[in-house]
Amino acid sequence: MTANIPSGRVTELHSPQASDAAEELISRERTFGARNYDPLPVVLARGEGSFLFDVDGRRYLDLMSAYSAVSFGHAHPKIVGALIEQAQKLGVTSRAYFNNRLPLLFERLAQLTSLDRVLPANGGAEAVETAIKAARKWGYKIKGIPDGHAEIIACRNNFHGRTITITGLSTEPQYRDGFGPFPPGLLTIPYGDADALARAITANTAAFLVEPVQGEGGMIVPPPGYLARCAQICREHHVLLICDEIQTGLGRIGKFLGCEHEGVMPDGVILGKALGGGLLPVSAFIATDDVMQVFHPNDHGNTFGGNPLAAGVAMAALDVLFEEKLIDRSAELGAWLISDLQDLRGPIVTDVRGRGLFVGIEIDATRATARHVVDRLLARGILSKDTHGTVVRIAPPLNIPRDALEWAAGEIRAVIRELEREKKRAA
Ligand code: IF1
Repeated sequence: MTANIPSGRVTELHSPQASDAAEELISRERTFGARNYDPLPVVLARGEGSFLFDVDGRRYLDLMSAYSAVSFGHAHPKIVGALIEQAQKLGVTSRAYFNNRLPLLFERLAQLTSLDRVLPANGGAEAVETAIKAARKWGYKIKGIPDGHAEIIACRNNFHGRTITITGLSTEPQYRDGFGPFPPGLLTIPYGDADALARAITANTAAFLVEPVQGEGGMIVPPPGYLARCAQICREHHVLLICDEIQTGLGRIGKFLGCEHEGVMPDGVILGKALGGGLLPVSAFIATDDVMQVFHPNDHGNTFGGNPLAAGVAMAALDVLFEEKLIDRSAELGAWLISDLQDLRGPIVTDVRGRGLFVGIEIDATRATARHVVDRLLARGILSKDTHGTVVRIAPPLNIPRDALEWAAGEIRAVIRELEREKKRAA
């Protein structure tokens, strides 16, 4: 954090009216961009640590961190430094050759996850696709599932990305509508119910794909013991356990991997988002030798995965995670925030939950929407995001200054009290 940024306080409410310059950019985006997003009316131009600045120089505290891709803050000097240094030396070479950065990242990720081998990719969905391909092939070549019959089990309300296959695993009607037909061999069971997994497994089941905490599903923390039971059931039935740690990994929920909360060792882990240090799309499927042995040269690949620039940036991101002790920080600040916000429960807020700095505030849909809360926080200089209409997601950079987080908690409280007073007056 540089000294010229005053710590965590905006002096006046941001006018909800965007300036002419901002309006002009918004209108251009709306004219020329596909309309697959509906952003909040703020046009960002600069980021530093946990703060973002719009085109008019107004400052915002980032409680969203690009869906956890910016877990180490914006423009982290060490990660930006690694990017610049590596970009000047060697950027992209393809996997047709070795490079002097990727082997170091492979070794580091294998050690950190206690797994054997790494397959690099770019965006998260690409690594999830890789995991599904690996699981199917393992099913045929190792487990002996009859060709073409492998089944992948995922959970209701999952979010694993947007490709056709992954969309085929989704239970969200909007994500599926108009995009079928989907591949066969995909099924879903209720989240948090290990018995449902035991019932769903057949001789053709290759893998169970699960998020340690569901993010898009509404910040759902499963019951204690859930993942450990799932791991046991998978082992008993010779089914792979694959954890999608794209959002929960790298300290987001207070451990290096979310599954460590239950002492679980999955057969495969998927990392993404923060692995790119908030600068690049970097993802990886990491698995045991038993799984990875199914891949032979030319079975699978991509142009950009594991390029020296991505590998250099990912190494710097991992260095920052450990040097700044951000895993413990996430656990501590998250526990503080979740307990501090418990007193919000009342006529508007029905639940405050989460793990580490991955927190959801559930709004009673009959009284307000999560978007109301998000809009009012924006006017107070705080960026948050609604999910599923009823949950406000709070997932700041893990190195957010403590006083900034305390200030934000106060602003969240003020917004909820404001809504409570308005409801009371209207009644
Ligand atoms: C969107 C939410 C977050 C993910 C997990 C894989 C991926 C994601 C657990 C795919 C991506 C995103 C993508 C973004 C919204 C978003 C999201 F709003 F849906 F709820 F982060 F929680 N596994 N999550 O969370 O990774 O291919 O995007 O790199 O699609 O609008 P990706």
